[in-house]
Amino acid sequence: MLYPLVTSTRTVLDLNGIWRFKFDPLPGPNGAGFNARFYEHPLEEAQSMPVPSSWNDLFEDQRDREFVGWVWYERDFYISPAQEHQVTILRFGSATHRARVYLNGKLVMEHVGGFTPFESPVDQFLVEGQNRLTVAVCNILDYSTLPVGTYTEQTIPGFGTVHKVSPNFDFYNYAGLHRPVLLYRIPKTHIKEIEIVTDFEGSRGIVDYRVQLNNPEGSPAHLETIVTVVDEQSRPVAEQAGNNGRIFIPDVRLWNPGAAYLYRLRVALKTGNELVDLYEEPFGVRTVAIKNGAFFINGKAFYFKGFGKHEDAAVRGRGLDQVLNLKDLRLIRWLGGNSLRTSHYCYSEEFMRLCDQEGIVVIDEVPAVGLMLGFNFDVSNMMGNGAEKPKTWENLKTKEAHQKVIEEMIIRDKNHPSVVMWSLSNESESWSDGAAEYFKPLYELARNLDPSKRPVTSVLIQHKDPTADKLAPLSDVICLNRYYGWYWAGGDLEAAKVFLAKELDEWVRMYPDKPILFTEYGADTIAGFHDTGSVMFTEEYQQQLYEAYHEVFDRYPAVVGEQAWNFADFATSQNVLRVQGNKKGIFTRERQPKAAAFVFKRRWESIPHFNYNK
Ligand code: BDP
Repeated sequence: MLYPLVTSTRTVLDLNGIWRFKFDPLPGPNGAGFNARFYEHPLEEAQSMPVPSSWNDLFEDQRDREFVGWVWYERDFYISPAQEHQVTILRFGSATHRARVYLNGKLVMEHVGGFTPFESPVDQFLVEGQNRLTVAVCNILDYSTLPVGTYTEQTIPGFGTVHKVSPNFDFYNYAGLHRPVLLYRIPKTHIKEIEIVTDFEGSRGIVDYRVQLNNPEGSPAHLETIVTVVDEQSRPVAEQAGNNGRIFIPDVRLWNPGAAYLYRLRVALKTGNELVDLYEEPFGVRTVAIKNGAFFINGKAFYFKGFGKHEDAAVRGRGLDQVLNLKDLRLIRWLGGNSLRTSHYCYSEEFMRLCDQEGIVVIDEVPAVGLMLGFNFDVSNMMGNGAEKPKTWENLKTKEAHQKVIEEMIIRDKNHPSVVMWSLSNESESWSDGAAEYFKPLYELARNLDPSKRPVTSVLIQHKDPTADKLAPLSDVICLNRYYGWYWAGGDLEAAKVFLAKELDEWVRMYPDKPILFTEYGADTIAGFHDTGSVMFTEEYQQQLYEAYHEVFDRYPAVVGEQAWNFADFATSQNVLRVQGNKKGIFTRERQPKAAAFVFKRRWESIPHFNYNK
């Protein structure tokens, strides 16, 4: 799926800004606005709402902020009529979690899944003069959605009905139009898809490309595709004709962690001398491979230094903020870091493009979080307390959503040089019967879809028996979220080190050829809390916990990296384990460093990106 760009044949109209907004009068899954046909006439008694943004934190009343059900967005716009040879496409970067889109009162498209783009041609719906765009967006999650949540309606005598989504995950269920809304216009005969796979031999870059065209009836009979590789100074360095083929780049500059270099594949579709369509896809020349327990980028053993993150900020929630995005990537680099995981959903396309530019290595994750029906913060359940388990894999209905979002992610992100691995889930119930049967086809799907054949993994939750894990055998890298010294052996870092090492011994014994990557480890830390001893929640404890883990990591060559949890403090739903959100950030939510930031800065500045601990 191509990102909308302005070129000599393509235009983009930005529909971001202040929209009209209204809560549906009927909370829950069946908004009354559909029967009242809200979309047929302008919204009455609407409030102002910025797009892109989450709507939640724009409300002070708790019942508004926590509204569960459909909300309505609307705006008017003008657009000049399309020319005969053009098509106009309406595109949403995302709508969290489900959307129905109406143009001038007519249903244009629907989409389920809150973290991937969707679009549709709209010429048949556009009118001359003023157009009205209405979008109904729903924030309800259940056992069929990703992420997984539980929707409940509870009638409280004397009060009324309470509608609730209890998330199966530890981040606030922000909702709304989080990413840009665009109208773009392209020729009917156009470049539809571009696939790029790169390699190199000595100083020669190798680019295998495939261009897919949309050439409906009436397209020019003689179409020619000219593909030019241009460098960062826009100088052509190689050129070739044809919809697919192999191009060589002499004296190639590789895309490297911390040292990005981006070429662009300029694709020109021509008939004779006339330009029909033009598109430019950025790409980097780099390779990824796994061999003998190491993770290779460009043929060298890479060491991941970075974080699990969130798209999360005060006021705008999960709404796109490129200032913050760039600040975050710069902070990672300031610490000497080189990577991140898009925990626990696909981040915006704009963010992914920034990672390409900044040389940040990305593990790209689908919103498959909460695939564990026993999730209730009762960690003893995961350690096997003998209680009856809820038969997650019999009761979950997420398979369809899971397949769809893997497809959407890989189609969207396949050409990003920053992306080096796909993560198909975070902390699912990977030890119980049915997990392998559920996941095997999903791993196959991801491996088939990716033209670059990147490694595929799932991020594994801590539980008592690594030998019982059914996703580790399917995964190319063993990705571990571990909380010794916090949820287990909290306050006792000496014990934490012993448990951690014991577990690592077990993983190394079971999978001697698979790299091990720590994708989460950390401690809630309230900025400004201090103590002399090892006291949980203080800045000193967070430092000590990280130092303890690092001491153990450094004893195991199988460990190919460390991604701390979390980059910054973030919002969650309310419960007794969370103090105004999750406080495991190395930075506060305002991006101020806690003391542990300097533990990482010292360590990561002394660890090279390649060949550490080998
Ligand atoms: C892990 C989850 C992550 C949580 C973290 C925590 O993957 O989403 O925020 O624990 O408890 O279980 O802080």
